[in-house]
Amino acid sequence: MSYEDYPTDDPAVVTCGLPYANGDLHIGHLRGYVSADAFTRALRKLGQQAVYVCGSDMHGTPIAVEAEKEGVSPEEFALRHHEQYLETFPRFNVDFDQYGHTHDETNTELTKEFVRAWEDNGYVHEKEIDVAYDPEADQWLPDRFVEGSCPYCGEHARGDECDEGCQRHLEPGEIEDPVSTITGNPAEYRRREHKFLRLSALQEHLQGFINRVEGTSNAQNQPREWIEGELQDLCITRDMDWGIDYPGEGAEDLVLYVWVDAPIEYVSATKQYSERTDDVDWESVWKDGDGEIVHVIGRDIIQHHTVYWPAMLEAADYTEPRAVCATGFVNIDGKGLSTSKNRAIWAEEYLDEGFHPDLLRYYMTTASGFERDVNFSWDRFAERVNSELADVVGNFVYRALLFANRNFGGTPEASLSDEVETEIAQAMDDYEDALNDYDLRTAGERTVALARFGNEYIQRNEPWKLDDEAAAPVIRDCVQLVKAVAVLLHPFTPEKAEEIWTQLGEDGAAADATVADCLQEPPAEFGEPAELFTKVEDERVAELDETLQEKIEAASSDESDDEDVNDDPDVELEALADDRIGFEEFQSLDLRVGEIQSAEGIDGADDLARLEVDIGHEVRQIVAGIKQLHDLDALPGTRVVVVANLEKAELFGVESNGMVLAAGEDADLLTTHGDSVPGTKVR
Ligand code: B3M
Ligand code: ZN
Repeated sequence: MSYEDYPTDDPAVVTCGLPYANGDLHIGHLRGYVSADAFTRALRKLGQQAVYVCGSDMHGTPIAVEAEKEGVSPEEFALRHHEQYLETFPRFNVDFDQYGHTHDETNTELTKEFVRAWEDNGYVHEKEIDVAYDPEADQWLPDRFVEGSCPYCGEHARGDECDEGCQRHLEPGEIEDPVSTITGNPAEYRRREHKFLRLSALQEHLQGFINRVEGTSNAQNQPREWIEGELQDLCITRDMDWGIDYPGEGAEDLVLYVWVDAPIEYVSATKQYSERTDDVDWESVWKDGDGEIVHVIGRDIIQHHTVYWPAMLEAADYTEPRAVCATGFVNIDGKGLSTSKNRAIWAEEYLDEGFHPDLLRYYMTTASGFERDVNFSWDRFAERVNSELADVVGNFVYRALLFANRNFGGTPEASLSDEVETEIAQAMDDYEDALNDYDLRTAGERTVALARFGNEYIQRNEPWKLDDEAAAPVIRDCVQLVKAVAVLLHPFTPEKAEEIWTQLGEDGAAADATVADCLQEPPAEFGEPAELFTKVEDERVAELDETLQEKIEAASSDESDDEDVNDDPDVELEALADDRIGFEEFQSLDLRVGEIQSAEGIDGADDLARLEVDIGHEVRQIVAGIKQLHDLDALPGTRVVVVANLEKAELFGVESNGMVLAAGEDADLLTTHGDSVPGTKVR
């Protein structure tokens, strides 16, 4: 089945993974919320009705553990953070149509309805399982109250997720060598009855779903191995007080697992929006499939959104999402963002530096689109603001509007040239295609390319050398280009686009303009423009870098640094080979530049990782013995050298279609020095 292109006649409901209401927001969070916000706005540009809904995730141990540390009730703790998010999001122009929370009445009731429907449809069963227990604290230890090692990859894992290793969801009782996070004592496993959702009965449905779902390739591909193997039923209850009470029989002292009520908030928020506005009929979207449901999430919760969530929906007779877009991670100066190491840029901190929110929005959405990892550095931030926003967009808009205002008091009377009309029409088409591919990055780049064209156009035609009559058509073209840039740029930098709109003397808002307006005539009169962007100076970058380094050092001064630098001078070098080979023999190797797209450990194999490597012509699955030697999460985006014509092999049941070159015992990956694109032949 394939979906109709956007814009469709049904409303789109775009959601973003709910933030746990347990801390401050940083750019790692903002990346997701801003991307989904930009995507919603961009859909509207195509003429698609689109609403953007979300809410705070109030339940579960991520809240309970932190509230306990502070000695306040989970409710008070979560509500405080929820209120803070309500203030912070709009400051980044993240404009939710509805932002609720999972503890509100709508979600509590709807969650109970879901569970009752699962029971009625025969999807719930009860089973006795091992649950971690702390005898000293005399308490059950759900999720983050227990830590230990992951049974799949052996990494340190906490509660219900292997967040430092293979990223798998862990069921109660699965974690090995459990330790209580309350007392630090080893935990015991005790038998206990819990409720389960029969995922095993939904396997076929899920296999169909994964072939239908649109979105980013990581979300379409990663789940395949999970749903091809035998599906474990999902434990949907927990021994806790904080959460939504289990509504059915025989579980009065249990609450629902946080991952039950959290995604249901997507539906609840849509319902609240429907009740408030009448714009969208939430039931026809969520139950009848008359809507385009798009989930934007972090790539660490792909399993929840492509396996558990579609199963939960199907078991309650709801429809399935059209698309799942999973964002990559955010790195700071090339290293993983870490709140514990304070290697992070906090939302407040960014604004306190006095930067406009749209600059960060632009950086986060166009550097990476949804899927790629974003590497943030102040240096790159300055470079992109200066060379793209200021030099290309800002410069073109200012030059064009200033000339138009000074010489003509607005848009000169002349007709639009074929060249410019074609260029704008092409940009509109490309933009629409990119959004239909969920490719936010290309949509952004295409917009900047249009402004770049504008700069070249004005430069090539030199209107300042012409008299007014001859200059009029050139400037007419330029003003049209400015208008098109304002429309297309709006999803990425909404406030800046509104500024352009006002400078153009347009009525109404850039927010309400659609791509079709790119070719509508701009106003005959407008005033003198003002510069849109201020450049970030080198000294400022140096100061910002220093501040970042200082806070990272301050955070690490009380922790020993366990990242040891390998500068061992005693490596024993292997002897050089005696036998020479001919050039032809060398040439028989088809060596290519590749880019790692994903990397994950192979279950049961100590050293092996499964890589997906883009080699230009295709994406190859390659097995490499690097599992213990690299931080697999940090690998996506890394350029490598691939032996593309090596015979296929099977390792641990996984096919390896090529080999990645690496040096020495540490499997130091060979990478490229310049910018050779994937697929480039290595000679
Ligand atoms: N609250 C945050 C996370 O695991 C979690 C998302 C829920 S989405 C329904 O990224
Ligand atoms: Zn693991």
